[in-house]
Amino acid sequence: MSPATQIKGCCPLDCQDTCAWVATVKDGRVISVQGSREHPFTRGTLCAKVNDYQERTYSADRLLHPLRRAGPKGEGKFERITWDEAIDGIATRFSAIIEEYGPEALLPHNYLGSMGAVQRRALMRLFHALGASQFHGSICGAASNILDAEGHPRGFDPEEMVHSRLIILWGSNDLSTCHHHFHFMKEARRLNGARLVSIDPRRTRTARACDEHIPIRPGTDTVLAAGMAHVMLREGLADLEFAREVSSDLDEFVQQVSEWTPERVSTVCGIDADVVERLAKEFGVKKPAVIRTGIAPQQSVNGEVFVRSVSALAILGGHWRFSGGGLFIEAYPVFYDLQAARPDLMTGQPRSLDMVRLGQSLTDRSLEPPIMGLMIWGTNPAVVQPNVELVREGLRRENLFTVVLEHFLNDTARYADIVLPSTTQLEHFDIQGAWGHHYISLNHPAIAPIEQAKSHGEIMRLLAKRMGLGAPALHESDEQIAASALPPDVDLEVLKANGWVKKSPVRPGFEKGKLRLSEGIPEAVKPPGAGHLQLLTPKSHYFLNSSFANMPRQRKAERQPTLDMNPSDAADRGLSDGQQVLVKNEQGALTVWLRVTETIRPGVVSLPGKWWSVPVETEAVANMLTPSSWSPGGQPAYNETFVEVVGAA
Ligand SMILES: Nc1nc2c(c(=O)[nH]1)N[C@H]1C(S)=C(S)[C@@H](COP(=O)(O)OP(=O)(O)OC[C@H]3O[C@@H](n4cnc5c(=O)[nH]c(N)nc54)[C@H](O)[C@@H]3O)O[C@H]1N2
Ligand SMILES: Nc1nc2c(c(=O)[nH]1)N[C@H]1C(S)=C(S)[C@@H](COP(=O)(O)OP(=O)(O)OC[C@H]3O[C@@H](n4cnc5c(=O)[nH]c(N)nc54)[C@H](O)[C@@H]3O)O[C@H]1N2
Ligand code: SF4
Ligand SMILES: [Mo]
Repeated sequence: MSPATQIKGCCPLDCQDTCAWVATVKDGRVISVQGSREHPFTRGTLCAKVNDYQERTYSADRLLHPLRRAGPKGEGKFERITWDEAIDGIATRFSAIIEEYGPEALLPHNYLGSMGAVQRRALMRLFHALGASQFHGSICGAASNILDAEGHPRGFDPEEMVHSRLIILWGSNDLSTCHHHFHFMKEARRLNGARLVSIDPRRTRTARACDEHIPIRPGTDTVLAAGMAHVMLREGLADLEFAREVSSDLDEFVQQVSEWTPERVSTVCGIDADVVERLAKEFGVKKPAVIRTGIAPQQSVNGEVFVRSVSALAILGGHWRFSGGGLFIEAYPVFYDLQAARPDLMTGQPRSLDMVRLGQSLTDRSLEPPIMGLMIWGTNPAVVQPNVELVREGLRRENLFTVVLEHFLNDTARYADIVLPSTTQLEHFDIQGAWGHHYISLNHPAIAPIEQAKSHGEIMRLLAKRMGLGAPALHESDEQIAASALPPDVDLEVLKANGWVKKSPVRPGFEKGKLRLSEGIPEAVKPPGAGHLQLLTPKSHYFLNSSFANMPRQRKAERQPTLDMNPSDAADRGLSDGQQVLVKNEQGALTVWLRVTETIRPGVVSLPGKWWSVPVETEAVANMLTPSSWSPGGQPAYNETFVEVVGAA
């Protein structure tokens, strides 16, 4: 028996906390992962999803060998092949596609399954060098990009929240989705008596831990923000000096909110007028206050209007003058993630396709050239994209050659022609930034790759070599690839020793007279048709999107796909707690279990978690019901979903 060793690493998942962890290795096997005690943000804990990450690595269901399809697409029948056969097969097919259709007929498709610079970006070097189609857009918080583009700051160092005196969690379920952030909010409560207010159609774990919960009707947040601005202006509680200084259209904005009295807001948002009045006054008086908003309220056709309205409100309150005040959606360290993809390898200007229209791109018969070769990694589009049946229709195309890099044979991998086994975070070297704080994190491999799993850097090098591509960037080691994302003043050796470094960007500044605050206020969302309920599909506590939905412990904790419904809606339909129900609309239908609960407002139902199609007992892919609709900036409008619910036969 050898003594245990401790290896510094970090959680690679798409979460705002980017925790630093310590993996304990004994006799060549990882026996635990624990949150780093020294890391100021992680503070010794991981989360309920990840605190046994080694179980994922050692799972009996792990993909550990390359596979080739041996049945119809989607069925999940595969046969084992060697790496030589796999690389050869991909290179041959990609070359043939380039020959016949040109390189733009190849499409890479990936997201944040791993946030590591190597796992996420290395393969892009290959596609850049080949001249493949590019992709843009995001399935997550695309709407808030408009703030960035126009110069509205959308975040600051979240550790500053300890100075806040009022924290509005506006559609943000931090205790489930980024619980390390909540620590700083509780600290603010302890230090300054800060009040925490949750605005959420559901009384979540987070809402229960707040001082007040406002169960707003989903999609009407812009109206509430207008009402709050209205009251602040009427009461002389707006910081007009600050707002005029930084904005270009204050008068228009004042005009726009003038008609939104608390009474009118109340009828649209489904909350009491005095709640609007009181919250607005508190927001005007308490300095600093912060609006902390999550991703879900952006997931509507009015996503951009929403983020502009909360930014305008934070500006009107003058909260940006103080540390811990303003708007918080996202925060990043200085880190040059995209550099790791080496866009300079591109010659010419290949077309770029929107990643959230994957179904459309794969099925569009007029697309010239059509997509004939697809490589997918770090995302599960057959589950997470809007109107997922269209994506599946595309993936079923017989003449489409699909390669999927995965840990598990999930819904997407089942449509692949070739599946390649990726290493997990315990088996590879990587470096990553963050989207919820200011730390850069490094991950040392704790163990060697299991069986035949390979890092994405290694897979990129094998393909480049087999395709005869000579650019040196295509033959760099994983460590070189990772290091290429670092800012020049971060020393790799220091980072290797410490595991992380805080690298804050300069504090957001404001140019004079620049920001647009007004944008018209939509008369709230499309009203649901008679008998219809609005369906929300938020994050579950134990899954990370569709990741972990196959892991026994996390599945057991989530029990089964469950639709939350208010008792009044259940009574109207003669439905009772615990029964199976059919959730349906013009696009599809799902069978799930019903939970009748006061924790959701009337008129709204919620199906948390991205369940897979397999096993059939828990088959419930919520995106079978979500429409092909997007905000103007391309954010899938997952919340624009209206359903009927009836008892299952
Ligand atoms: N446990 C867990 N953690 C995760 C994830 C996960 O899947 N599971 N996913 C990660 C990812 S990718 C992301 S983007 C983040 C997202 O983190 P969050 O944005 O916190 O997650 P959501 O659950 O999508 O939405 C937050 C809350 O918004 C509410 N909401 C929905 N629509 C509206 C609306 O119109 N108005 C208002 N005011 N509220 C609304 C929902 O009821 C929900 O409780 O979480 C990350 N962390
Ligand atoms: N209806 C509805 N749809 C949604 C959302 C919603 O709230 N409602 N949320 C949206 C949001 S905010 C997001 S961010 C997306 C998330 O969508 P995705 O980014 O697709 O997230 P996951 O479903 O977790 O899929 C990530 C995949 O990456 C794999 N993976 C993890 N690590 C690695 C690695 O190192 N290598 C490889 N090759 N694979 C790895 C995992 O096994 C998993 O299958 O979903 C969106 N879709
Ligand atoms: S998912 Fe988030 S909270 Fe959980 S360990 Fe990873 S970074 Fe930390
Ligand atoms: Mo996300």
